[in-house]
Amino acid sequence: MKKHAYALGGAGLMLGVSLLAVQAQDLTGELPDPPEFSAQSEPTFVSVSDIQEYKALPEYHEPDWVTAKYVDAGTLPPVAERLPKEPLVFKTGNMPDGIGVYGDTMRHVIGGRPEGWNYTAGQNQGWGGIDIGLSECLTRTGPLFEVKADELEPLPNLAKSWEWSEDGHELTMHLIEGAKWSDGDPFDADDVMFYWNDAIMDSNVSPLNGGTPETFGVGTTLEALDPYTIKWTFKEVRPTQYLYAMAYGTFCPGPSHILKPQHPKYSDNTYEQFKNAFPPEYMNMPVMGAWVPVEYRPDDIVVMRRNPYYWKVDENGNQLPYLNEMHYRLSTWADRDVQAVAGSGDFSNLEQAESYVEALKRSAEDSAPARLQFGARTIGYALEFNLSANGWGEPDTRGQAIHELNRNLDFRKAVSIAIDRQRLGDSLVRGPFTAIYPGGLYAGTAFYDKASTVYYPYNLDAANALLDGIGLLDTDGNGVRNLPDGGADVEITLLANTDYATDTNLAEGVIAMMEPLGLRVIANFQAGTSRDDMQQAGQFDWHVRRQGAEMVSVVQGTTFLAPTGPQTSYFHRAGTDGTVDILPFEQELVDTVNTFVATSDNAERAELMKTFQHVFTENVYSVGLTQYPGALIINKRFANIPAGAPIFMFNWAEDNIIRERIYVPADQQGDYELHPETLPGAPGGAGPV
Ligand code: BQZ
Repeated sequence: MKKHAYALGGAGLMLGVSLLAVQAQDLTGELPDPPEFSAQSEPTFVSVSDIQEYKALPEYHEPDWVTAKYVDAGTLPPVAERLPKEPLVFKTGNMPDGIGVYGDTMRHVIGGRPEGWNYTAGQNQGWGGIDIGLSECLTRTGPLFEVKADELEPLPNLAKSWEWSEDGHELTMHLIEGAKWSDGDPFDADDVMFYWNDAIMDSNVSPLNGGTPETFGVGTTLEALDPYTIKWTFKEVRPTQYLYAMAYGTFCPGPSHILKPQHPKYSDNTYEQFKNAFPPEYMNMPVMGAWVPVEYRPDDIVVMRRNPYYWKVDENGNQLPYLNEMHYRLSTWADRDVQAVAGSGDFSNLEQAESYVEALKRSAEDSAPARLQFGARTIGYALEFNLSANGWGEPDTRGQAIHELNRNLDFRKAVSIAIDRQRLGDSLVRGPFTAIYPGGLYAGTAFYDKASTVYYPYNLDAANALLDGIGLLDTDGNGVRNLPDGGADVEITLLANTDYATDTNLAEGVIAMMEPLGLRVIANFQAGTSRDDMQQAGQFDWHVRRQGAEMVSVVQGTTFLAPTGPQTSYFHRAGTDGTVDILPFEQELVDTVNTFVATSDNAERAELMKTFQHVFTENVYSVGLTQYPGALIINKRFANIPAGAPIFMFNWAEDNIIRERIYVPADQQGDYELHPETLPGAPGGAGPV
């Protein structure tokens, strides 16, 4: 059998009239506006100081059974001693239903499976609010959806205040003083510096959610001045942008008193052994979050009990959280919607468009146990190309040829205009939900500018002409184009996440729409965690991905917008020589993002994002597939749910709704606690005590 050549030589020769004609032809078109779809409830915009403050209060309280069973028994210090000098105090004025009462449980259903509790070393806890509830970070951004646009700045959290030096290069942060991990061990700068030195700055460690040195600026340093004071030094002047990177998911320090003894630098462990040192069966992992894992039944449930050392209170001095227990039933994301609407679950981010009609119908009934409120269009999917031609993902010769094709603008353009986005959106759900999404920043978001968005409408003929033009002809007449010079069939692997029907439905749609283009696209559909691993290792030619907060807010996850570092982009990372073989337009994107990070001038930032959007969409950096709104589903018995909370903006709803101050009025409380009147036991112990 003649060995097919994968090389891409001689393309120029094939420059037929069709290419010049197509290249000359302006393939852009008028981008249709998204269908009218108003969010079902608007936030009440406030200032950060209306939400919270840090203050010592005259008295503190806790559930009566905690006092009776633990404090009076001498197995737990009094609440006042368990709290920091100045706890974080949530202001009643910002709590929709005011001061709450203790009791009850929130029953989550999730589609992930916990790998273990070592967030710092990159293990996921199953998502769906588990890691968001366990991990507290230096700053917080979820609740920013309700903060006035002109006062937008991350909320203090573990870092309770900060000030910039005169020249703007130094940021001194004051950590909350006297706060403790859920096992009573003091939280201080040691925990922060362990995360910085032995995770972020240790190239053998990749923390969950992608924190890298570039996330905080090339050349940035961090030092501890004393147990409760840290100092950042940046190359840029007053880069306030990095305060967002100090929030969830990129600066959430773990318990160094537990992690450090397992780290290879301080033990004989390998990095793999360090990563796996705290498996899901390890109970009572110390956390700074409101609830601690006390029970784990594989493929069944993770149960969490209130953290007796939680460092936040309401204005009456009641130690939070109000809810005693959290359940995470290990099922599927689709089942999460079903159970929330049915009332056997309490919470869901309705995010899979295929389930919308049924969920809307069920929750419209008066007897419906849950309320459903749609937010803005912040869920978006794109087809991403692996743009590395210098070895990221160690492609074979077939893969290398595809990665080189991906770097060809006409190839990316052809793929984009062969996709009928209207049909793709309608295949998920009919009605005013999905919008035509060319790629880049989402319509309706703060930094989006329609005039800067280049849109190439569906045009299959032009798409085929473009591929003819770059020498991809079906030389063996089997309906699949061949690589130049009698090369092999063009076969492309497409990575997608099987945890969501939406991901695989969209991927199936792409595969079908590439057929009339003569491209054979092969499904490589993987479950969430292995999909994440393949994406991070570059083991894909194409990837259908639900995008992150960077496309919604820009300010959250900004460094993910372009290859600002060797490990920051989702689809273009460093090759075998450690460098990213960046394309010229990508350099412009990188420079634009870095300039955005380095300035706090709002007008300049808006202009920069217009440039970003134009360069991104003109060069089809990735192919937008669809964009639609999500809906928050919450059981009606819960109080203090903020109005207009989106399922996704700066973070997911599990952060946005501030779960630690949600409560259930006494007369509506359900009897769902599996371990009533218990508290977490010792780290690594059997469970609650
Ligand atoms: C929300 C979220 C909370 C991760 C995850 C999951 C992972 C990705 C993404 C979402 C789930 C839910 O999303 O779909 O509604 O509860 O957990 O963390 O998709 O596979 O890696 O980025 O956040």
